[in-house]
Amino acid sequence: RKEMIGPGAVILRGFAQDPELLQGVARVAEVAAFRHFQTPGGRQIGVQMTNCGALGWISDRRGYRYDAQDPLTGQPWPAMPDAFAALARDAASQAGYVGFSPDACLINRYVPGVKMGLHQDRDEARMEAPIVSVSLGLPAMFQFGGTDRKDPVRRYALDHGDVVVWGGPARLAWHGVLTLKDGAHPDTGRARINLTFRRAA
Ligand code: MD5
Ligand code: FE
Repeated sequence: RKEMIGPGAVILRGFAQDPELLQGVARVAEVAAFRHFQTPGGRQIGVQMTNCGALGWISDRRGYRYDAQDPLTGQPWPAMPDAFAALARDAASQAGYVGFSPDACLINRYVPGVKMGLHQDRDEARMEAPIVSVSLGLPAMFQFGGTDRKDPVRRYALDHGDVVVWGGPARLAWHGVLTLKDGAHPDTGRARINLTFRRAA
């Protein structure tokens, strides 16, 4: 089912069913462990993160940016599993973006009590490409506003398997994730995993 939630933003409910997705997350995390990045202001980000693909999103005292190497190991990020790239391409195509070829996949891990404050994604060089976001495990409340910080926000429940495609006018919308409620999911335990596919370079 395709649910239009605003100009350029589409939810594909239950689109991500492939068990290879969580297997891929586990394989990536063996090489590039989940970790808490520091913000430029010196605080710790509550969401645990890792990456796969040619470029990974990182944050430290020097700022937010994309880098080809994992700062923990000095090694390149693990390759994007085929099932990840295929899902991102298919979801983008369903939403009208044919030929999406992500070079970056940020993997976010939320445990109960963790949130992601309202922000815009603006560290990517290619704003014409959409972002594809895959929710796995525990449900979350997603907040989605406009391109102005003060625009009103709407809330959407995102469940295991839901995929959201953000492009066009939604690409620079303010968004965030409310504090994750406690619970357990058969496939992820007490956690929500979000895969965020982007064209960074
Ligand atoms: C999450 N992650 O659920 C979200 C999903 C992030 C992040 O926000 O930056 O890692 S990606 C949601 C997103 C991306 C780009 C645009 C918009 C939403 N939007 O226009 O609302 O962990
Ligand atoms: Fe974001």
